[in-house]
Amino acid sequence: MEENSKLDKIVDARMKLKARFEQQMALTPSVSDLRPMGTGEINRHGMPKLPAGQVRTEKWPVLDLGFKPEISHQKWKLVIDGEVESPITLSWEDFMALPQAEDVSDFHCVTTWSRMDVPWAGVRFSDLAALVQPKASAKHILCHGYDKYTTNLSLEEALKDDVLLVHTADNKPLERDHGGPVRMITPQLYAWKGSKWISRIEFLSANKLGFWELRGYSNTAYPWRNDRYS
Ligand SMILES: Nc1nc2c(c(=O)[nH]1)N[C@H]1C(S)=C(S)[C@@H](COP(=O)(O)O)O[C@H]1N2
Ligand SMILES: [Mo]
Repeated sequence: MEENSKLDKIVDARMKLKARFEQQMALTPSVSDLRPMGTGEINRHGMPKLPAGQVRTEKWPVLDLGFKPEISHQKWKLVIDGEVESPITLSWEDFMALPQAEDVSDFHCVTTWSRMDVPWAGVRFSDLAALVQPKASAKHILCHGYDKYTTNLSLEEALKDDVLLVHTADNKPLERDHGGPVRMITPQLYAWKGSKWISRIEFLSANKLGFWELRGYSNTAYPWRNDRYS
């Protein structure tokens, strides 16, 4: 009973939050572009399966800043703060007690490889956002990794249903190489927008560029516009 009402509250808050961003979300390229660039059958979002300039891979390459932080479940914490009414710090147990989502989505790296149909499990970003109640001033997020990586997203992109903080990929615990215990995924944007080893989500009123965005990668990172560099 109590569990149910807690869940209802999160779902209700998520719906309200999405309603708040409905108009901006309708203007994002994945919803508004009439001719998304790419080839192949139409994917689950209505775009060609293979975005322009991408090549399908079966392997899963590993990209990082030169080292892979080792974060045990015990040490792992996720801070969600900034322009929110109720900042929180989640432990592994807190995180796993949140509503769990499963999804299958594609992973597009800006270095031109795409790994298709990855089964994921984790927590929806929109549920986490609902939990902390973004203030009216909140428009963007900056995600931080345990390796000091950062990457920025607009809330209308981050709130899409398939943006997850995943702990499971290919039906196995997410490997440390790929950002385990928990990373973010952004299936409708290039994969650098999803921080591995995620440690903090900072809500912001003004856009702030992340690690690669400061070094010439696109702020918006939309694969079906070949939107790689700024
Ligand atoms: N914390 C952190 N997250 C990161 C990166 C990183 O170096 N550090 N690299 C990004 C880039 S450029 C890509 S393409 C993907 C790669 O994820 P993978 O190594 O699991 O393929 O993670 C993104 N997230
Ligand atoms: Mo990348």
